[in-house]
Amino acid sequence: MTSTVPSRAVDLPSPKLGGLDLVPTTDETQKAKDFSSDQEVRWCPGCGDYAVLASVRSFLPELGLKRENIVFVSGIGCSSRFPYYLDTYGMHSIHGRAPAIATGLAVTRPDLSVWVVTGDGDALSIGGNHLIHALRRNMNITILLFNNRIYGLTKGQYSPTSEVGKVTKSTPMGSLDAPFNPVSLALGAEATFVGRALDSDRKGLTEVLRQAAAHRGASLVEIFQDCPIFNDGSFDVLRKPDQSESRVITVRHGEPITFGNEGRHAVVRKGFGLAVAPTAEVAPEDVVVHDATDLELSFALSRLSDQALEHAVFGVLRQVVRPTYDDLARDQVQRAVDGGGADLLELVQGRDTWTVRDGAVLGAVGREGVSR
Ligand SMILES: Cc1ncc(C[n+]2csc(CCOP(=O)(O)OP(=O)(O)O)c2C)c(N)n1
Ligand code: SF4
Ligand SMILES: [Mg+2]
Repeated sequence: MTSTVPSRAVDLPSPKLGGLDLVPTTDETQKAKDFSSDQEVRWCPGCGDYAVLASVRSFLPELGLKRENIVFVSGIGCSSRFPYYLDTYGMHSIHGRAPAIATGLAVTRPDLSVWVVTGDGDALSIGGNHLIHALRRNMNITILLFNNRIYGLTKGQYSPTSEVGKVTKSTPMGSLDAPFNPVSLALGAEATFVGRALDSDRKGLTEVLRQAAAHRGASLVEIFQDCPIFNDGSFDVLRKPDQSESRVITVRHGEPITFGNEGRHAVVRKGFGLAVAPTAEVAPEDVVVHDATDLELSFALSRLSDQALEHAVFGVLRQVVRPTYDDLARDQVQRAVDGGGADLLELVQGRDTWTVRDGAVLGAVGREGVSR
């Protein structure tokens, strides 16, 4: 069925710099084991975090970067133990604050590849504020948001991505909160790169990681991750072929969105949003062609992914070029150093600064004789 749908080439705008262009490379051949630390991995047996770790370890050699120029910053949670298990620089930091620490690193060290690992609780409860501002500012960092829809480390309380009605230790009668859709949230926060992958799908996850790392700006990658201890099987319908066939929608920029066995389902427009229809029943030109630069389309795709997982969209939903805060900030500092910007002394001793002695205002600092 897919072959009957015409493809429309949509070129992605190319930025002046790629995400890693200022990071030193190495000629040494690297392997996944070079990125494995000597730390014993302490996740529960069967945890989805293992699969993500394995994919990241095998992907990192592909970048060909000096390991000492890679840093993984995490917050607090099971997923946030990630940096221990990689032989790169890393920081297991403060609950919810990984994006803030990564922001500082990205601004001051353009020679680093900066990654954030965070959980749904870490990123969206206590860290919600830091996350949205890192995205809005378009820091040159890659954020991996492990979404298991539960607080794992603290033993099973509901999180901002838990389903309505979810019974947990902290919601014995069912959760009342409407959950976040992290992809919609990131798009609303003006993220320039938003993708999604499933922990067990190494190929799909690696492809999204590859594009996220190459992107200059803030990349948010939501990873659906199973917590077999406190939220077992939460994404099983996306793994079992008989059920995933009608649910998993993988998008690729410039390609018509069809999915399922032989592309028998298609994504079509419905009002201002999108819907799914049998490909055989729609005209080829009515099948939506994915355009990662079209914000409205990306948002509509994010809304196709509902809590019940009737549909879940994977791949790169959005990718656009916008100046990064870190590049702009360094440029502004350099212009100030070159003498073209503001005068620091002028700012410190400006009009709104006074000398006060013995309870009397003597005058503006640096402006002898001027009293107020
Ligand atoms: C300031 C502060 N508040 C609360 C906690 C308790 N706490 C630790 S991890 C966590 C949430 C972890 O959930 P998530 O981010 O989803 O990570 P997961 O364990 O599921 O990977 C909480 C509430 C803490 N460590 N520090
Ligand atoms: S509690 Fe859940 S998320 Fe945490 S390590 Fe165990 S299985 Fe993984
Ligand atoms: Mg969690």
